[in-house]
Order: sequence, then C-alpha cells, then structure tokens
Amino acid sequence: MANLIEKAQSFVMSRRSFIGVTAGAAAAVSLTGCGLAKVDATTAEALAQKEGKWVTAACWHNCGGRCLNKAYVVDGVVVRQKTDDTHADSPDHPQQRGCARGRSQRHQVFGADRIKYPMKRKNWEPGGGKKELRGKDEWVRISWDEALDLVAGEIKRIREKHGNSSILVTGGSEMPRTLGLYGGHSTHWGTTSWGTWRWGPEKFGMAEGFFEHSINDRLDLRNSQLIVLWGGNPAWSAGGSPTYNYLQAKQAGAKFVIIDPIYTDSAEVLGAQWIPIHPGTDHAMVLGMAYTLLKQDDPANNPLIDWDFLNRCTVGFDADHMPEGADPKENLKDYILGTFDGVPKTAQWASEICGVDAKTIEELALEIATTKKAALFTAWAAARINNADSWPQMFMAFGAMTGHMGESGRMTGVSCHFGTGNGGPALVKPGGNGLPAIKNPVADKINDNEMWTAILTGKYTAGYNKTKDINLQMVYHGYNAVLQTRSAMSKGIEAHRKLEFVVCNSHFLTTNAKYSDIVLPATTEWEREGGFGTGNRELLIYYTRVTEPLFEAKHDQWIAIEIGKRLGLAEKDIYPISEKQQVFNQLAGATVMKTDGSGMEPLLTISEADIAGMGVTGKPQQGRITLNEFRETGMYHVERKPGDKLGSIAYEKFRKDPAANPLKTESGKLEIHSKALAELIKGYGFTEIKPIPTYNKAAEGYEDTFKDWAKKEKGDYPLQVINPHYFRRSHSIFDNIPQLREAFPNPVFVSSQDAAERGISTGDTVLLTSRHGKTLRTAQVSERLMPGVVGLPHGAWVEMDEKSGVDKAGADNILTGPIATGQGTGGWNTCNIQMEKWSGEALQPDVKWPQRIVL
Ligand SMILES: Nc1nc2c(c(=O)[nH]1)N[C@H]1C(S)=C(S)[C@@H](COP(=O)(O)OP(=O)(O)OC[C@H]3O[C@@H](n4cnc5c(=O)[nH]c(N)nc54)[C@H](O)[C@@H]3O)O[C@H]1N2
Ligand SMILES: Nc1nc2c(c(=O)[nH]1)N[C@H]1C(S)=C(S)[C@@H](COP(=O)(O)OP(=O)(O)OC[C@H]3O[C@@H](n4cnc5c(=O)[nH]c(N)nc54)[C@H](O)[C@@H]3O)O[C@H]1N2
Ligand code: SF4
Ligand SMILES: [Mo]
Repeated sequence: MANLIEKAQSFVMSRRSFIGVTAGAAAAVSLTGCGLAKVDATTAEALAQKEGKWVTAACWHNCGGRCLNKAYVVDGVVVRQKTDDTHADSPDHPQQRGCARGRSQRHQVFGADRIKYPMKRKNWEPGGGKKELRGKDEWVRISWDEALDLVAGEIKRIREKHGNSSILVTGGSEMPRTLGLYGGHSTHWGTTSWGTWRWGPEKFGMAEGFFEHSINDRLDLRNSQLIVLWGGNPAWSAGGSPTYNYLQAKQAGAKFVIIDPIYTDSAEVLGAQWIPIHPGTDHAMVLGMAYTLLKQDDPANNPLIDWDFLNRCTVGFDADHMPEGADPKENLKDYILGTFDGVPKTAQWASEICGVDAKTIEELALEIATTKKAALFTAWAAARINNADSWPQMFMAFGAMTGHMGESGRMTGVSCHFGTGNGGPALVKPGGNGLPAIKNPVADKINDNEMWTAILTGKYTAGYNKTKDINLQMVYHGYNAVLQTRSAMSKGIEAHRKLEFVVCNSHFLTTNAKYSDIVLPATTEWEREGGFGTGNRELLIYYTRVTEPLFEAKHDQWIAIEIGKRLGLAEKDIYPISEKQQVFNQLAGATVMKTDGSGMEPLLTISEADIAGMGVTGKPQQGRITLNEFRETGMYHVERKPGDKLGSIAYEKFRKDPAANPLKTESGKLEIHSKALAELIKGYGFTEIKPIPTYNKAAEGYEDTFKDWAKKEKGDYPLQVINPHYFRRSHSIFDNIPQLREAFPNPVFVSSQDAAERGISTGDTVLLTSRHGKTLRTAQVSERLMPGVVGLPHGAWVEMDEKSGVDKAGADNILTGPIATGQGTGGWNTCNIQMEKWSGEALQPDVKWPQRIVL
C-alpha cells in the first residue's frame, strides 16, 4: 500500500490537479459540504486501515454498456472502485464488468475541474453584453440567489420582448417542466444514434419502433452458423458483455464476417473475415448481392432465394406481389435487374460504388444464401449517413430474400448499443416515477441539422414545402452536449454569439457551458438519491448516493423549481413528487418476467419499515427479492440458461402465420414497397425517396469525393472521414479525465496509403479540412483502414484557436455541415475532407493540456 501511495503522490497529471492515483489507490475526497481536498499520505494510510462500505455507484452514461460499478466509501471518501462480483462468471450468466471509463468514474465526479459555483461571463449583462466574447470571456463567481434571479429575469424579459418560441431548450427533462408551465419553449429533434433506423422502419414493418425487437436473444445467437455485421464495433462501442456473448457464438462454431472501413478490434477478437467498404455505400453492396442471387437462383436445382417467405410475408418484391394500388412496375426485383431503368445492379455496378470487389460481393451473397442459419446484423453507424432512408428497407429485403428471419439462429436487424447481439423485450424493468407530464404549448420543433442555421437565419423547415420563421434569442442547455454533438459546430459557435442569452446546467466547462453566459453547477448521479441503469434486457441496476453534493452543485430539478418560483410558479406544479418519492415509485413499480415467460410480476418485496426508512409514502408489497437485498447487490440480473422460457425469436409468430399475426403495416406484411415510408420521408420536407429501396447517393458521400465521377477524378475533398465511438469517451463525457486522456490519446486514424501520399507519419500533427471547418490531430498511421477513409474519434471537446479558426482537439462536428436529409438524420459518417501535414506548431498530447479549472 505504501508503495502505491508513493506512486500516487508522484503521479502529477497537471499543475493544478490534485488527482493523484494509479489503479486501486486512494485519491479523491469529498469533505461533506465543502467539496474536495487532496489526500495526503498520512490520511490515505489511515483510511486504508479503516472499514468502509461498498455502495452501488451510478455509471449513467449513454455508452452502449450497462455495468455494475461499486465505490468503497470510508468516512465519506471513495477509496476504490470495483465492478460486478455479485455472482460467479459464466458464459450463460456473465458478470457485468465495467470498462476503463466506469472504473475511472471517481476521477470524473471528484475532478478538480468540476463547476463548483454558479458563475457568469464577466462582460455579460442582460440583453447580451459583448456577445462575441462567448467562449473566451473570463468567469466570475456569483451566488445562487443572484444566478437564479438573473436567469429568471432573462426568461421573463425575453418572453415579453420576443415571445415564448424565442426560447430554445436543448435536451434535459427539467427546464421543459418549468417553461412548459410558463407558456412553453421551442425544441429540437433528430435521430442521433439510430440514423435512418429511427422513424422509417416501423412504417415498413421492421422493429415496430424498437430496434431490439428485430433480432433474437444472445443464447439463440449460438445457433447461428454465420454472423455478418455491416458496421458495428462492440469491442469499443458496446461495453460490458456483448463481445463476450459474440465469442460464445464463435465458440459454438459461427463464422464472423465484418464489413467495415476499419479492421476493428472486434474483427480481430472475433477472427472475422474483413471486407472493407466505403462509408455510406452499404446499400449498393447489398443490391449487388441481391442481383447475384436473382441471377443464379434455380428453385429446382440451386435454390438461393426463399420465395416462400417472400411470397407469404412480404409485398413489393416482384410484380405479382404488390400492395394494393401500387404500380406493378415499381417492384424491387425489376429495379435490381434494371428492367425499366436499364441499369442492372450487378456486383460490378455495386463494386464501383462501394469499393468491395465484385467477386467478394458474389461470394458473400452465395455464402449467406446457402448457409442454413445466418444472422445478418448492422449497427447504426452505417445509417448515420445522409440520404440513407432506404437503407434499412434494403437490409430487410435482403434478409427476406434469404429467409434469415423468424427462426432459431436466423435473424436480420440491428445489433447495436445495449442490444448488441441480444434482442427481445426487457425481462426486468423499473416502474414509472409518477411525475405527471407537462405539455409544451409551443409547437416549434427544429431539426438538429438546422438548429444553428435557424438561429442565424431565422428560418427552419417545418414540413413538406413549409419553411417557418423563428426568432430564437435564448438557449437553455439542459442535460446534453448539443453544441458538441450535433452537426455544424462552426455554425453553432457563430449562433451562440448571436443570441441575447445562453445558460447551461453543467458538471464541467463543457462546450455547451463554455459558450454560455451563465453556468449553473449540477450534481452528478453520485450526489443524488439514486436511480436505475436500464437497457440490457436481462438486468436492472439500482444505484444509490455515494456522496453529498460537492461544493454548491444542485440537482437539475432543484434548479428548475427555483427558477420556476421566481417566475411565479409553484413547486407543487413543477415537481409534485419529491426526488426520493420518484425513486421509490420506480422501485415499487419494478417488474420481472416470470420464469415460465408468461408475463411480468413485481420484483421487490417492500415492508412498512422500508417505506418509513426511505421517508416516502407507499404500500408494502410482495416480490421476488427484498428491497434491502436489491440495494445491497445493486443489481437484479435474470439468470438465463439455454432452453429457458426467456428467449426471444424476432418475427417467429409472424413467419409461421402472417395472417394471424400481422405487422402494423397497411398490408400487415413486411413492405418492400412501402407507400407509408415514402410519405413519411416526404413529410419531413428535406428529401424524398421511392417506396422501394433504390440506392440514393449520399450528400457528401463517397461519390462526392470526386470532381468528375465518370472520369474518376478526385476533387478538393478526396477523403471520407468517419467517427468511431471511442474508448476514452461516452460521446463527449469523460473527455476531460486525465487518466483516460493518458490511456487513450485520441489520435486521428489514417491509412498507410493516404499517409504515404501526403508524407505523413505516426506522431505528425495533421490538418483535416472539410467544406465546413478545420481541425488538428496527431496521426496514427495504420494498415487497418481502407485507403480513402480517415477515422476521427467522436466527441472530443472543441478547443478553438480563435486567430486561425482551427480547432485543436479533433472535434468531429467542426468538420460536419448543416445538412438535413430524409428523416432529419445526423449524417455524420458522410463527410468529405482533405488532409495534410500541419506546418505550424505540433500538438502536445491532450493529457498535457491544462484542465479547464475555472474557479
Ligand atoms: N460527428 C458526430 N456526431 C455525433 C455522433 C457521431 O458519431 N459523429 N454520434 C451521435 C450519437 S450516436 C449520440 S447518442 C449523440 C450524443 O449526444 P449528447 O447526448 O449531446 O452527448 P453526451 O456527450 O452524452 O452529452 C451528455 C451531456 O450531459 C451532461 N450530463 C450528464 N448528466 C447530467 C445531469 O444530471 N445534469 C446535467 N445538467 N448534465 C448532465 C454530460 O456532462 C454531457 O455534457 O451524439 C451524436 N453526435
Ligand atoms: N466507447 C464508446 N462506446 C459507445 C459510445 C461512445 O461514445 N463511446 N456511444 C454509444 C452510442 S449512444 C451509440 S449510438 C453506439 C453507436 O454504435 P455504432 O454505430 O456501432 O458505433 P461506431 O463506432 O460509430 O461505428 C461502428 C463501426 O461502424 C463502422 N462504420 C462507420 N460508417 C460505416 C458505414 O457507412 N458502413 C459500414 N459498413 N461501417 C461503417 C465504423 O468504422 C465502426 O467500426 O455506440 C455506443 N457505444
Ligand atoms: S461500458 Fe458504460 S456502463 Fe459499463 S463501465 Fe463503461 S461507461 Fe460504465
Ligand atoms: Mo447514440
């Protein structure tokens, strides 16, 4: 221990940082009420000798994993963390083990750079005050009373001057309650994670609104002989057990194929066949595969297409199976064959677009068609591109052609995030918190891609052929990082400097906070009553308070109430239910699947004493485990075994008898011709698609890297940049943690061919330039990328050099533009750039940058 403490003390991350720790040693302290202090060796030594208590600690991020995280608290000090040891680990019942981020959670909560007090921009005054200084002004500490008076005062003033719609609330669920009662506010919308899987698929019968329902559960995956992934890198982007679950399928004999511009760690660990592809062109590849099958299929001697499934369960594949009223010429088969447009979608045709050679396209098509049990998966990355509204439908159509749907070991759908390789409805879930909904009287909803231009131009798209005027003058940033995570950040910064007022509740000086006028310190989940980790269908995590609020941080709900009071509203209308009671209601309402799979039953036994102990109102109840047991373990993990009644086969009943189990489409079948889909997309007012899945070139996609496509002459932005979700961060969260900065340096991944052509070596600082912005990063040259593709990890906090207009952090959205297509998708993985060696000063590693410690 002494050695560890010595190490900890000498491990100085930055001049002002008090975080001094290596894995396992003590460091951050919460001195109740007054915040943080450095632990000296004597205190650390003393703490190490004392008995403490393990508390289930939140890991509440949108990270694609759900792991059990525990903090060992001695005298209010978090001495160490651990992960799931609640039961023995086995392939059927895996422990939910945390990743490096979750294990660094204490460095986040107790970070020296936490926002400690309410603060305002020095030159700010009601109405704006040197708006151009947003993002570079100094900060001044103010009292909570002053801060709340100023925010409420601005809300009042701006509402009177410009009306309720001039106030835009981003994310969060707290201020919408207060402002909903105060006449309302404008909102924004978008598809973020899901890309074009968000609103389209339920129109043609897939997933019925919930992506996990499109694939079978993880134990059934072991019955697949072939698992093909169009994108998806669970080893990086689905923490916890998904990669382990995939490995069980491999162990059971499955072959893996991964179609991805990058040879990922997932491809490596799964021993997958790697098929590199140009980003945003998967649709073309699948068309080439479908053509191959149509040409070679011989039902009598060489059956490759599941005509029975197509004919019984789908409409629109061929002229004989069209939905009512549709033009029989508008069917997918004739589109693929080129019957009417004169362009057969051959493997060669596909190859020119997607970059996969024709032979590989044909071989993969035949392999899938002749394998008895295949799983066809895609993650959302391949749909987080512009103009891809027909891609999910094409993916479904190919699954239907090959019949890999609705049976054991056979599935076609999305395998991503919490649901990676494990589909089906939740087996355990919390109840509702009991809060009544509050309606927002303002109807203005702006697509994420137009959020910043709406502020700058006063206009936004409000539907088909419909542009609406809007005068946005105030932004309230709740629980989100939109300036960082939505497209067109350069426009976003400009927009922030145009507004009369910007306010943000925040943990750190994040991008949203940095460009605000007033920043209010928010508590983290470790400083709150408790809450739930959901998403993985097999488990429910119940975390509880680790520490009292640090410094002057307050719960977002408290902030919303206090601002509301100053606007003349009553607490009982904004939050009629206390934080404690909200948690209790979720506990009392928690349910778990009966072991025979026949329905849900209460999870918890709760006694009078429990209710009194929590200081809430409620009735005692009987359930499967006691509340105390749940609190102690921190997790209820449904135990699964092959052959149990808790599995899920997507579309099973539908496949057996589509008439008796119709989907929610007009025809009741999977619609390869979907009028509803085409109408939905048209209704958004951005771009249109056909009812059948034709290939649509993406704005700023591969084709746009050429000046002249026919002559194959490259243009000014000859490369494609994509944004892998990176291990250091959960989106923008954790970017500031020194330990994670050291472990994951956030380079830009460059193919050796592109590097050689530009004289770039590993370690060189490179400049990436798109049509929309410029950013710097240190190159990591690798054979693992397809030439022409650059991997810029998602979510780094922008660090703008105001003189040159160049960002130094590698912020992905500095490069993306305000492009809205189809269902308003975040089209991030279609973006064109140029790359060159930087002639200016070389970048220092991020870990050496000063922390953003303000006060
Ligand atoms: N270029 C590009 N952009 C992308 C993507 C991409 O691949 N490329 N991916 C997209 C995807 S998939 C997603 S899901 C989005 C994510 O977009 P966001 O949801 O905006 O991203 P996060 O970084 O998770 O932001 C959460 C913020 O909330 C703060 N926060 C957490 N808890 C609390 C709280 O209790 N109170 C308050 N006040 N704040 C809190 C965190 O500190 C953090 O700043 O990004 C999208 N953006
Ligand atoms: N570490 C970490 N994990 C995360 C997150 C995070 O921020 N950090 N965010 C979570 C969230 S909210 C989400 S939505 C998920 C997202 O999960 P995904 O969408 O799976 O994540 P990505 O890392 O963007 O992409 C996965 C793979 O798709 C490849 N890819 C990109 N574009 C294309 C394409 O056009 N075609 C094909 N075939 N492949 C392509 C990338 O090279 C990458 O290897 O991740 C979750 N997990
Ligand atoms: S994968 Fe997510 S939930 Fe699991 S430890 Fe990492 S950050 Fe926490
Ligand atoms: Mo996401």
